[in-house]
Amino acid sequence: GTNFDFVDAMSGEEDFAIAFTANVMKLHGKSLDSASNREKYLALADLVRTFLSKRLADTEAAYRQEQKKQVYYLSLEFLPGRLLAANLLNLGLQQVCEQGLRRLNINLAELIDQEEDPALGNGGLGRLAACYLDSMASLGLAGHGCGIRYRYGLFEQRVTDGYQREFPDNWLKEGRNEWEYRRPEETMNVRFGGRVRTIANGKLHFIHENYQQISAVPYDIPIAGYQNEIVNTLRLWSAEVDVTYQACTFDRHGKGCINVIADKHATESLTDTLYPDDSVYEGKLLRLKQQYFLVSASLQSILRKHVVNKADLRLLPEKLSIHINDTHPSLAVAELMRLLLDEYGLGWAESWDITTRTISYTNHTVLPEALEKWPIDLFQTLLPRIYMIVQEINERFCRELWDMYPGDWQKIKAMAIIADGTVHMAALAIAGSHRVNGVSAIHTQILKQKTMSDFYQLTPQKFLNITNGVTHRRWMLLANPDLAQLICEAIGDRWIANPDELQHLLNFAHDNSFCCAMAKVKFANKLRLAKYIQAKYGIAIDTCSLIDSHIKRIHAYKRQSMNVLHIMDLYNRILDNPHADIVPRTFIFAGKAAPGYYKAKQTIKLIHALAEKINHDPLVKNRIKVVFLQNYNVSHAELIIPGSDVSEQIPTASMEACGTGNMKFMMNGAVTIGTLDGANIAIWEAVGDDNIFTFGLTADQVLAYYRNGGYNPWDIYHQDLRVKTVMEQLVNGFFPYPEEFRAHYDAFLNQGDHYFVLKDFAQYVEVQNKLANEFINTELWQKKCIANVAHSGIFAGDRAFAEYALSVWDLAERPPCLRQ
Ligand code: 26V
Repeated sequence: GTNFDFVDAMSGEEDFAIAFTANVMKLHGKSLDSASNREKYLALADLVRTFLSKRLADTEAAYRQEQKKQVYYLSLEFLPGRLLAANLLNLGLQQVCEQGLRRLNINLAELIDQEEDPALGNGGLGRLAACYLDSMASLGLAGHGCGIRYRYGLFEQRVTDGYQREFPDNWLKEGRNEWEYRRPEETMNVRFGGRVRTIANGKLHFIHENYQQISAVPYDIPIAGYQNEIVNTLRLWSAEVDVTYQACTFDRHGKGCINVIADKHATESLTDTLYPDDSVYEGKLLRLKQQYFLVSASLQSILRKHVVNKADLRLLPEKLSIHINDTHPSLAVAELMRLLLDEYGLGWAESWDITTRTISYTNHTVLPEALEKWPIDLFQTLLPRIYMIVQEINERFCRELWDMYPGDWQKIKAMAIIADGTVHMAALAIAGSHRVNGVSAIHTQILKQKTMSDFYQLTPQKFLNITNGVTHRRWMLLANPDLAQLICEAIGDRWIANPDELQHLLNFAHDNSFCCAMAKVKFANKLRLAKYIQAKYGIAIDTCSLIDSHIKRIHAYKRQSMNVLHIMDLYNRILDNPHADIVPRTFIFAGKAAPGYYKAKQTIKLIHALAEKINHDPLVKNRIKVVFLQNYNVSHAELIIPGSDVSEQIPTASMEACGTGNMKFMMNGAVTIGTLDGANIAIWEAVGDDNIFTFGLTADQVLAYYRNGGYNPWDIYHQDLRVKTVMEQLVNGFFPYPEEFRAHYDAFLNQGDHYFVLKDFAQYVEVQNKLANEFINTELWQKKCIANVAHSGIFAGDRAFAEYALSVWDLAERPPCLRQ
């Protein structure tokens, strides 16, 4: 029969084994025995895709029929993680597949390991987008991602001699991805450069001439909801040039088809790489091109679909929402205006009303160095018509401000979309949206009171908080199946649909056998992690030791260096007293540094230098180990998080907008050591003082120091001998090459310690000691783990997404967790 009969009829593992074997043959022209693991993986993915295909088509048809409101989540980054295991879980095929393969003597886990982990994002912002796609599909909301199909993902990190080196992440080396559907029929054309001619005949007409047109070809990746038959899409756009009809001139200058092909490659390079810097904004032309490419292709295809369905453009805000993930896709405001004005002939007032009621914006950072501002000349040259529209938006906006604050030039200049020769993307995003949200209570507070206070005063009704959430399906069910099963045995499986039910675990905090079972699960996960580290790095770690993980992008504000200083101090205690009573600990670090970020790269070197000293010092007697795991990605997180006891979340207060790794650790029963910032505060409120280790300056204190010109780190250097010692060790030959860590030394002491590392050091050490002492009280510690899991329900992406559905997108049907 056809594949689709098969999808409906397939019942048992035997059918699965037969279908799989046949698919290996069909796809590769090989029998099962001669197929490699990679080929088996591809055949399995292809088989699973058949199931997705049918549901994808059915979901599309159902949405069209119900005329359901659609949400389009525009993001320059998506970090979905590997999809095979997630698809098996969500399609309900996990068991049948695992057992079917076992009949053939194939280990599913080995095939899962063959999948590339698509690195189409930098970190938190891209991973959040992927968690939300999962939640949208699982809640049955018609929500789709719109992004870029980068030919190469975020660089692959390899460390040699302690130094990070970057390599291209050639994730599409086979030319295609096994999950995607290429849809050339839905190609859109995006225009760059040229000039705009204005014609006035009654009405103004804007003729865009001499532009370069680039084709955007969509590739849809199916996103399956959790066992609900829904399959939404992540649509990724690729720049492609079809040379089929381009004549190759062979004149005196021409080189025949060589030039045509060379131009093709130059043009297609638009979507070659993801910008790897999430710390310092750089006004690079190619980046602006990528942003407009994504925005224009997405909006054209969204509007076309809306119009083809014979819907009125004035109903756009009722029929769909467009959400912009940080300012990166904020050109959507101007592009939607352009399409409504120029392509669909609407007037300005009407277009502006439709645009602002359709678009909403999430801010993900308050770090001033990450704010996007484009130089006018670059912007205007690349996007002449869009620039005219931004100018008009700006003029009208400033006039409105003048009416509100007559004469207050300073305020108007601070809020203007175009000022000081640059286009301010945050101002454009706020002006063009009906909702603006921060990602944790404290972050939203800072937006309202500081970063965006003028905008908040002008339109307070636009601003709201939605604390981030993560998908408990990936981070618990997939990453930690043993824990998930144990929880189901204790409280049933309703927590999967409604994570708030995890609270019932509190009833088991005093149940001895449950606590033991939890500890056993943790131990098994630590063993799995230890095996990986042994195999990959030849480092033996003690699975009974406290596993303390600090895994995230390397950034000064995230303060990996403070963790390092604490380990140095711990080591100094052993040097001072070889018999010091130290709780055995394994410190795990992982994370990439932006290629141009010297201090972050030196932090990686510092971690390695420290590991080199400690891991080989017989005096340490294996009580401390330091491990740096290379090329951190979603798959590594899935391995490290379930195997960790302690979660390091120690940013300078006020700087980490939210954090999402903190939530994943909590779901897996790791205890947080953290500053009062971002979602750490919400975690603290949820679990209470006994189940988290907090320390350090508060955001208010940090901001007050900044207002008063900072503090003098030398005071601490002179007061605290431990600080003095570790500071000197950075530059006195304690590590080979005494000048290697001069930049760190200077930043800490001679440049005012902008991130308050020395200021928070004493409290950090104190809380670390307290934590270690509580860790060895196994019973007490288990209760903390259970409390963390039990209170993690509010950090499920489903909760966050339901809040967006209710307060931002105004979706008619309420997701189950918000009903009544
Ligand atoms: C910044 C930039 C600056 C310009 C160049 C390209 C680029 C790309 C990425 C970024 C990072 C955006 C900010 C970001 O990732 N924020 C993180 O968002 C998480 C999800 O809301 C949140 O949990 C983290 O605290 C926050 O740092």
